[in-house]
Amino acid sequence: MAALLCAIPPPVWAHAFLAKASPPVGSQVAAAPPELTLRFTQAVEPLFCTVQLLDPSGAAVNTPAPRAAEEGQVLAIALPKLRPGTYTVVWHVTSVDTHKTEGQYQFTIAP
Ligand SMILES: [Cu+2]
Repeated sequence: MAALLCAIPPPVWAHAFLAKASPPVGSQVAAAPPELTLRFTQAVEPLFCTVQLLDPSGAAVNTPAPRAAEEGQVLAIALPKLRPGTYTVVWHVTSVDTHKTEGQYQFTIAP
């Protein structure tokens, strides 16, 4: 019945949410990663995206601006050599449909 189908709300993944990250969300990795990559459920506008990395003491790590890949669905950030510890990634993105989303997660580099 068509009328009923139209009443179904659009799926939540109509906005750019984090689909996958490297290093993975909540993971412990053995070695410092050379790069941080964030894959979103929708293409994002790199000019209106910020990805901040906080070190184990909570201080911001100096990183270059994120590079877009795979038609804007992936943001990649080259990392300086990171010391062991737990890092927090804070992301704010604007998807191609102009909706803003944000989130944060942590990963740990093993000592
Ligand atoms: Cu949206």
